[in-house]
Amino acid sequence: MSFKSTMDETPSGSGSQGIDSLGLQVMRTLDDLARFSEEEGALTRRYLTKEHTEAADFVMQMMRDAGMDARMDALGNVIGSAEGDSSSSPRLLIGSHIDTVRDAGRYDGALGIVLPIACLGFLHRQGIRLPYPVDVIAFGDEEGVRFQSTLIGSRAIAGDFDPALLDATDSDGIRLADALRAFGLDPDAFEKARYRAEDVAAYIEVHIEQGPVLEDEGLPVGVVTSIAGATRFQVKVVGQAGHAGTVPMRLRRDALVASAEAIASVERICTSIPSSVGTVGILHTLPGAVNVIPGTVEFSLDVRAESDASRHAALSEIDKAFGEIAERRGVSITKTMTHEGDACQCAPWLMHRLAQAVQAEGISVRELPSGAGHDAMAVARLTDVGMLFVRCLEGISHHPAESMSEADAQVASKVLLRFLESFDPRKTG
Ligand code: HGY
Ligand code: MN
Ligand code: MN
Repeated sequence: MSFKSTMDETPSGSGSQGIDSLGLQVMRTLDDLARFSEEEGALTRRYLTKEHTEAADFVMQMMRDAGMDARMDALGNVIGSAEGDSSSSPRLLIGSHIDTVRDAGRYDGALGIVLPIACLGFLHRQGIRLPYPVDVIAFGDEEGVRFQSTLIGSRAIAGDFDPALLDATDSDGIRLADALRAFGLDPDAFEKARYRAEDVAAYIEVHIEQGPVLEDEGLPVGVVTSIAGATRFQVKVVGQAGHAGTVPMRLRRDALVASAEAIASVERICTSIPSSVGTVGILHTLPGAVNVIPGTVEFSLDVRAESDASRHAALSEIDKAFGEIAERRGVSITKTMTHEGDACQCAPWLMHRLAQAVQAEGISVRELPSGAGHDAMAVARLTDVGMLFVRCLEGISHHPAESMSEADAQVASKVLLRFLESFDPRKTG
């Protein structure tokens, strides 16, 4: 399969469209994309909001400027298609998520959308058509901030969307189905979002590391080996509300103190089981008055581990601890699972191709696992997946201080171009 090498023959154009300015172009575009936020002075962009529409329109225009066709699927994913020389060939998918956590950084997700579009735009301007088709996908909901479930968009394209989710409600009581309709989409058409496995060659995701390893070892990029599995719950603790002044301590069934002991047990258990982590990110206490003993508490629980065995061990210990606390304190503690995703292994053949591209850029290859979840976990139900990590400042993420450098964006762009150059959709596995 002949493919003119873009990397060595293209004059290193210093112009705004040349290969040497891809990193700058990516960083500037990420700054532009970060403007679409629900909050003044912070970046929050949830699924199926006005800001999601604005960001989707911006990304679709970028795709069209890069010579791609752009469309939105039934679940709100934006899909850009660069048809190759041979449309009969299976498609390479590249993507990440357009939604963010609250008060987020501007690189988590967005980098994996903007960078591949910039690379395909560069090839388009060089008049180079890849010998295979590529779809770039901006998934609508990976973080799960609005509807408490995660990977909605990527599960849909993998044919793994659970229609029961259409009844999930956000904090305003709006059902997912109604939010999709308000977005101009038809929730009953969710099946149309799926790709057929035979039409897809592989999936690649470029993402900031969200951890400190690459920075600690002075490396701009790394190849991901696996993605940690995760289980999320909504936990409800019900005790007895009462007057803060009249109920003696020995007669209380305080839901907040019971919750505090339960949350401390999560920290103890996940500290004791290697590679497992446990996080309570959201907590609501009712009735929420200074002089009333809390009768009900609800909190989120996110438990992860590199291996499914470790995660299941942590979950079983947490169940035992919650049961003992509930018994001793005379409260009820109920857990409702809102998400579960098993650990995901990246395909060795894709890791090898990514490693070759990294080496071709003169960079030593560092393989590393991902503690963070990614759309790749869901797409792995459809096709083989590979991920390229990009160094981020002090490993900070899910925070406005999240940062990466233009130089690393440049390296990652050239690594992806080399990967595209060497990729052969008929030689998978
Ligand atoms: O939670 C995660 O790991 C991802 O950032 N959604
Ligand atoms: Mn994230
Ligand atoms: Mn992410």
